[in-house]
Amino acid sequence: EGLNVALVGATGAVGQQLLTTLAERSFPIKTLKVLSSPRSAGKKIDFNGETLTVEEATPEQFDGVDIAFFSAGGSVSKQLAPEAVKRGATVIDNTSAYRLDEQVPLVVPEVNEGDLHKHQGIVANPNCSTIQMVVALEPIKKAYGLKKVIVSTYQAVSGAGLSAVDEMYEQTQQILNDEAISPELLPVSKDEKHYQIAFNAIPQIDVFQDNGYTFEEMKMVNETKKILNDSDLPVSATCVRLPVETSHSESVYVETEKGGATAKDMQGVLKEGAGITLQDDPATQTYPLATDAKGLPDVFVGRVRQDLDAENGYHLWVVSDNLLKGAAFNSVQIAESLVELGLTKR
Ligand code: 11C
Repeated sequence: EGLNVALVGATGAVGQQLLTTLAERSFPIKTLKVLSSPRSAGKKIDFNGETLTVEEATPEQFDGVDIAFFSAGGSVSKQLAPEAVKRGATVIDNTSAYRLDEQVPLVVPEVNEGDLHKHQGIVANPNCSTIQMVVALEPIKKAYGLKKVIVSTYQAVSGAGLSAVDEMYEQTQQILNDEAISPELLPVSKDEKHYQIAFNAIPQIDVFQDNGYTFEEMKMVNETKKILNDSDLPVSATCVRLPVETSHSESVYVETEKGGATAKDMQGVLKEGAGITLQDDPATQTYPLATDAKGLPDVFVGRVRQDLDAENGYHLWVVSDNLLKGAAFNSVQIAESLVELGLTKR
């Protein structure tokens, strides 16, 4: 009974949430291998009361594996996902390595579960900031059609990994103690300059592209078009890192094809949307907060307003736990859909 599961990147921020989510949702596991780089091999990890030893990820580790979750960076996925597929595994990849590959479905089950039928061994899990936005856009698209999307993000530090979270706490403490700080990781560890994240807002997530947008911003643009199956949809993004530990927040401006819906109509549509919890009542100061969303799988939407000028324009505030719906939870939902649709084998 159950599936042989492997998890590559078990010791990372997303890997840890994947283990918790698999256990919480009682995913049907027969065997579980926890894999990582040689650096983390030998570490012990708890899963459902059992202690597992992390092993080095090598091609042979995927012999007999049914589903392999990858969350150890794009280069590891590039190198090892094809090896896993060759050995019969279906890969759910949480990196950007294959997201825009035409052979690879990019899936948020509430939005485009049907795309799973096209998979040829690899299914890609989108970027966290993209996932929560498309969950909010899908019911609006169904009811009124989409004409244009503009998003500004307020992203959590855990999106950059556990060591970035450590940097934020250490720096905050140093500043409070009047000590000197030495930023090393944020905004992007491999980029030339590093800036203070404590008490700051950094308008750079990932590296700059030739068009002046960052890679994170272009992920939001390109992945949204692919998931919504609308390559002509105008989407633009500004992505900003804030000293928040977990949960990304987004201000989303959307123009619809059909005009005339009131903010109340829009709230009604969002309330019924799959995966959405509406939190929207100015009279009681009710709106989504990153601190409240942490640890929960939903996408929280509030501050729904009609634009003051555009008759078909609406503003939303969209918040979700970037490690859960943005990564681990969405990956496990993909695995559940694959099982339900009988698509774990090709
Ligand atoms: C961040 N969104 O917050 C990024 C992390 O492509 O899966 C997720 C990177 C990705 O820094």
